[in-house]
Amino acid sequence: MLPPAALIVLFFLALAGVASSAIVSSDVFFFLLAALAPVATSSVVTYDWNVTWVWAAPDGFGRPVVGINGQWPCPSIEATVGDTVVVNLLNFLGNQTTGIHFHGINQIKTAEMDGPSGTTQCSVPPDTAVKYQFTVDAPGTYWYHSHDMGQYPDGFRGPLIVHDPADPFKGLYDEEHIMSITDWYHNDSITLVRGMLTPSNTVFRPPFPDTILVNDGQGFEINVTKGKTYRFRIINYAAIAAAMVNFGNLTMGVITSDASYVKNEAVSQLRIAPAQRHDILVTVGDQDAGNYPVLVGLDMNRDWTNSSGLSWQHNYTGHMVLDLSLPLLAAEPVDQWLPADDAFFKPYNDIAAYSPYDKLITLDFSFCLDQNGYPRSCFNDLTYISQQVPTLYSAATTNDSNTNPVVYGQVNPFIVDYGDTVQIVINNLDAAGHPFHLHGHQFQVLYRAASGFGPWPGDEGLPYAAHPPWRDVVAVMPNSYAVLRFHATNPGVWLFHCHVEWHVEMGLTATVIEAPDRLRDMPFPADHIEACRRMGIPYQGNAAGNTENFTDTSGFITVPPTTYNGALYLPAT
Ligand SMILES: *[C@@H]1O[C@H](CO)[C@@H](O)[C@H](O)[C@H]1NC(C)=O
Ligand SMILES: *[C@@H]1O[C@H](CO)[C@@H](O)[C@H](O)[C@H]1NC(C)=O
Ligand SMILES: *[C@@H]1O[C@H](CO)[C@@H](O)[C@H](O)[C@H]1NC(C)=O
Ligand SMILES: *[C@@H]1O[C@H](CO)[C@@H](O)[C@H](O)[C@H]1NC(C)=O
Ligand SMILES: *[C@@H]1O[C@H](CO)[C@@H](O)[C@H](O)[C@H]1NC(C)=O
Ligand SMILES: *[C@@H]1O[C@H](CO)[C@@H](O)[C@H](O)[C@H]1NC(C)=O
Ligand SMILES: *[C@@H]1O[C@H](CO)[C@@H](O)[C@H](O)[C@H]1NC(C)=O
Ligand SMILES: *[C@@H]1O[C@H](CO)[C@@H](O)[C@H](O)[C@H]1NC(C)=O
Ligand SMILES: *[C@@H]1O[C@H](CO)[C@@H](O)[C@H](O)[C@H]1NC(C)=O
Ligand SMILES: [Cu+2]
Repeated sequence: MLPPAALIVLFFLALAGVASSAIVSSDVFFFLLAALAPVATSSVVTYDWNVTWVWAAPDGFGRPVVGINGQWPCPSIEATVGDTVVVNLLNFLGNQTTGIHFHGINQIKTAEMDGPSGTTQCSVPPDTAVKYQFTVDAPGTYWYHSHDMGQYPDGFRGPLIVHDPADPFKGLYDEEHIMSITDWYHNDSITLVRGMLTPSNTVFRPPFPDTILVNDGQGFEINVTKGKTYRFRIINYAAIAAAMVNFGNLTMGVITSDASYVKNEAVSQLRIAPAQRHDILVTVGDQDAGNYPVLVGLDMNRDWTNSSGLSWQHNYTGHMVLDLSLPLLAAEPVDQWLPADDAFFKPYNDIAAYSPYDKLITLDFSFCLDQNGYPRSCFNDLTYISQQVPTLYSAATTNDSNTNPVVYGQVNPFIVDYGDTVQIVINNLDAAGHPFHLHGHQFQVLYRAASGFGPWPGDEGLPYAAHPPWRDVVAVMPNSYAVLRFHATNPGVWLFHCHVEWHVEMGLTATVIEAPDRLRDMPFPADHIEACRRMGIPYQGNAAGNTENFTDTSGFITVPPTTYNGALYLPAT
């Protein structure tokens, strides 16, 4: 923790940084104007969602999927900055538990609404209701998804759009559309993960998708008019595959990365890792004739920057349709995928890199074997093992022991103090790229080294961005690293994990316990606690529910279970 005087100096420096760049940048001037504009009256946007099994065949192959109110694809959440979003969730799945995470929403002052089971709540059993309520404080393209035991690839996810009355790009586009991209599987998640988590899987092979879906099978055929500009909100929902997007010869102007504005970066190819979003502007030229093919491909390559042996198994061609009487042509093959480097996009807000940092968290990621020879993934040689008591509930109920990582068990806990500037270094020791996500924050990406660079050599001499881009998922290159920073001013318990869902189920998760002194005795909604009661899960005390001696680790789960039941509902005996 910094002394108060240092914090005041930091605050002053931050102000000075913004003020001086305002002199040189009209963008920041508009940014400040927007901040001064009167705040529109906010409203409450309410969704009543019964979570139900739905039979769906988005690619022609029928299978049960997790839907909402008997419908699939799942609906969008749409709100405006400042609104309160309420989701009344009722689990009607019968045979599975559930829960929702609102990806990219920082949940300021509502850490208990973040949604991951075992972290900020208990899994919600069948015939049980929980209410999520939070403010959408920042504009952007987000999504929601089940964060309950590998359930989201079974279809439980959808867009979450927060509209911005002060959108700095307003006026530059005529219409907006959502383009969701995902990998898709004919088997259900539990079957797939069981197939992966077996000692015979010595190469740590994850499930491979059967196909690609765009807009969950509804496709992307957008009627367009010459001379108009379209905003596409592109979301990658995939469990493993990155998406490559190419609008033929048309330039994409990237205006957001995840939930942060960037300076309208002109690109011709984009790579969007699982859970990432980009909003782009595409203008249909006046002189053009014919319909524009739009190529979307799943990138399953271990290293897309290594041009030898790349393969593209799953493509989809959509169209921007000018004239229905003209043919809808196939996309021209792309000879070389050379997507823009989104780690060097310029942030619209011009905020300088947070510096110096107070706390360094270094995470070496590698695949590993557990005590029983099962394939797992590890941070610093430890795989994440879910405990009995959700980690936030332990933080709230272990008094001043909650600053001691011992009380949380093997959830890879990292304690950070309120106000710390935290630097996370991810060393990816694997020969494939992985997308890492932090809950509770948009973070700065100071640097992402090229494929094959090796682990982080220390801060000295690295070309860190002076004004780094912000996002909530960073794709780290194979055998390489990335350096991230954020301010620990959002008390809560926030997961940091690979957003390949199969790797989450292998244990590729760490837990940031932010400002635990401010989490002591925090209250929880009665319906969230009732979900724990019905699950037979303790909701107080250390990881094993010990409320007498918080550092007594008896009952902690120290070996990952050898049977995998995913979100299957197994009533407590
Ligand atoms: C759960 O119930 C649904 C609907 O009856 C069924 O389609 C599905 O196969 C069941 N199994 C699992 C593992 O969830
Ligand atoms: C959800 O289920 C409850 C209980 O059956 C029902 O009363 C309610 O109308 C349903 N809500 C929706 C939106 O379908
Ligand atoms: C998926 O289902 C098919 C057909 O039932 C089966 O042959 C295949 O082995 C399954 N894959 C996995 C990973 O379980
Ligand atoms: C595109 O325009 C055609 C012809 O007017 C219309 O039939 C079709 O429904 C439109 N498609 C969409 C997605 O709006
Ligand atoms: C794209 O540009 C190339 C080279 O200028 C041209 O040959 C091709 O026809 C263009 N394709 C489309 C769909 O406009
Ligand atoms: C590129 O890929 C090829 C084929 O998989 C592999 O043999 C080679 O080692 C890779 N190169 C690098 C620099 O990783
Ligand atoms: C998918 O598109 C890429 C880029 O145009 C191409 O190289 C690849 O062959 C395509 N794959 C299939 C299965 O058509
Ligand atoms: C919490 O810790 C403080 C300081 O160690 C102690 O005085 C207090 O009794 C503890 N409260 C509970 C409920 O254990
Ligand atoms: C709490 O448990 C730890 C670990 O078993 C033990 O070392 C310690 O003495 C216990 N403290 C008390 C007050 O019993
Ligand atoms: Cu997430």
